[in-house]
Amino acid sequence: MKKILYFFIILLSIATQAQSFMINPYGRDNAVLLNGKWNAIIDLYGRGENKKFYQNRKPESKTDFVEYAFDSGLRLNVPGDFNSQIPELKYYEGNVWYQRYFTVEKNEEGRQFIYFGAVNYKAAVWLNGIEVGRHEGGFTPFQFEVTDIVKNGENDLVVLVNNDRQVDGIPAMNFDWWNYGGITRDAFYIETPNTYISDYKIQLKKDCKDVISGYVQLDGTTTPNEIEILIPELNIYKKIAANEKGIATFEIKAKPQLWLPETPKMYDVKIINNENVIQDKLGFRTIETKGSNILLNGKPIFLKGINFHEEIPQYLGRACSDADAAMILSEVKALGCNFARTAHYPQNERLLRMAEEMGIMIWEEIPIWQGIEFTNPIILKKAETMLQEMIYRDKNRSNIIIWSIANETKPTAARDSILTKLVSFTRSLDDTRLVGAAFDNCYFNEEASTFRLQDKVTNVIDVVGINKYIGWYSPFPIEPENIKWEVAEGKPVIISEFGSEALYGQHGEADVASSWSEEYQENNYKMNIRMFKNIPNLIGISPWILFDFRSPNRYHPRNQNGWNRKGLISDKGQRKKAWYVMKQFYKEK
Ligand code: GCB
Repeated sequence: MKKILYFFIILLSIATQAQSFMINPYGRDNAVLLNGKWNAIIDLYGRGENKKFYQNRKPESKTDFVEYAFDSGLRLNVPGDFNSQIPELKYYEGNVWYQRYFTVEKNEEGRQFIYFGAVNYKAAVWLNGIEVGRHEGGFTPFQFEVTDIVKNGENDLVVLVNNDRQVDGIPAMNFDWWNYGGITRDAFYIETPNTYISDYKIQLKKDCKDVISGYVQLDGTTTPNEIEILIPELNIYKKIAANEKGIATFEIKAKPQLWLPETPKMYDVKIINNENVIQDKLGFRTIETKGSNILLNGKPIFLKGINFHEEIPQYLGRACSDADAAMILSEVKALGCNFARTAHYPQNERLLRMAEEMGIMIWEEIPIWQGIEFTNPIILKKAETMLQEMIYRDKNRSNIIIWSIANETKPTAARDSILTKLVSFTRSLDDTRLVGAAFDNCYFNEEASTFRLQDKVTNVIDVVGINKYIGWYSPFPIEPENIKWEVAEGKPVIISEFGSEALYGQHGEADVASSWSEEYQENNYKMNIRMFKNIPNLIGISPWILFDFRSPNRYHPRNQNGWNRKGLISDKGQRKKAWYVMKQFYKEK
């Protein structure tokens, strides 16, 4: 018994090693991208740690025998998932070793870091043969300080990536998207002064349109320091003192033009501590609920949304670049949306920043997706770490209005308790946004012709998302306009998913689901829209989904063939008939 307890304590301490990282690597002077071709070794049987691949050893004598080599082998792009890069890796789940050299002129006075935007799902990192750290979680950044390890001149960086699905993972063993593994986002080598700005929050004070408030956090000092915040367009040149813990808090009277989807005003901001200068672009807005409304800058708003995965269907891989973000987001705009749900995980920072500049509000979610092992004590810790990393990274993005803690989880005592704790935890990290979750346990009461949802977690969140595939996973019980909804009364409700599958170019009966036809999907959209009019507290819709996306969960050989076909746009970029229905609906809204 003691042994088991000890084992759990060890496990907990490993998984909870919250990895702090500096925010906004994009706005820093000495941040060098480590993107490009990396050497790689596929380690199907997981032998590499044992064989010490991280030493990247070369034979030292005629009789020395080394049975692996990074040089002159496989080359993989970073950022990028490995599954899409060579056909042999399409279905691969397991270990892949990455290696590259990089040369630096080391500033002996400063500090040095290796930073990853995301590695799916687990990463272990070695620099010059020395392990610098590990990280779990496929969609958030992490960094390791390497000041004592990095050398002037050539350095040897090795990363072990593992994308095995985990019973106690988030997400767990089953999910409806491709399990892309790899160093899927930008990697950086970052040099900072000894004391540097690690974090800042510069946003409107809660429920207040004329006070900008927040903090700046320094890392590395115990003596008071001066910090400057410059927002020239608002005539703000503020000097504040950081205390011995390196924290400077502030409140500044200001009247910024507020960020709105139609006019997404952004301000150039500089944060300075001695020679450490960080640039950012920030928007300012308030978001709150009032009864069953969501108020943006004090006014009720309807969220015209869409879901999308971080995937480019045309090249069957994870989206990671600005060009990828532009492709996805331009289609979000073309549909007439002011809102998107970045299902089902934090997507890359490039995309979120671009969405902010384009006026697209965001529901951002951690990958708690069905089938999570809520009875395992480690899950709460892992979920908290993911929430913390997501909120820490994105708290300055004015377009993010909802932090979502879960998607389609079954009510049980363990799940209720964990989700309730996650709600409080989210609010403790950021009280200026709304907390939401998506539910699929909404059922039809025939006597009352009414959809109802009984779920304790709806009582503790601000916005309730309903995923309901009427006309696909279950038929319409009665005519759409006769269906009533009594769900989370008095609170804002978003239809966070609905839809049906259609193969682009396939035509058939509009009332036969098994036709997989564009006509069926089109009609299904029309029927759902007729029903939505009866949801009194409906303040937003995000159909499932913008593009057809790859999923091993989709087995029909002809109509799916490894694709979820609920896209309004096909994998080749063609708009299906339902796209036009949604476009028209948003135009009239
Ligand atoms: C859902 C899930 C989403 C799936 C979708 C579907 O409820 O949230 O991840 O892809 O349904 O197509 O079944």
